[in-house]
Amino acid sequence: MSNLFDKLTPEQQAAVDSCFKRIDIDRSGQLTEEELGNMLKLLGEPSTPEHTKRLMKEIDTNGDGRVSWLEFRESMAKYFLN
Ligand SMILES: [Ca+2]
Repeated sequence: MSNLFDKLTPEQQAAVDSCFKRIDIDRSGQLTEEELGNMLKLLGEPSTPEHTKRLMKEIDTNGDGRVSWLEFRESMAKYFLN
């Protein structure tokens, strides 16, 4: 597994983790599609079901329908490093 997250600065890592905690309302350690939709709303992005589904597909690399902490970290790191 690639470890892009380690390439971020400590500040960026802290931002990613606090973002995850804020979105994971039920503290399950996994983000559902609904929670991803809430995140889009927080970011001021369109949060239609289609948009949310597409984002889920992009982040959910093991395809179990949830975004784990690791999956979230990797996708956010990709975003920061681009
Ligand atoms: Ca997953």
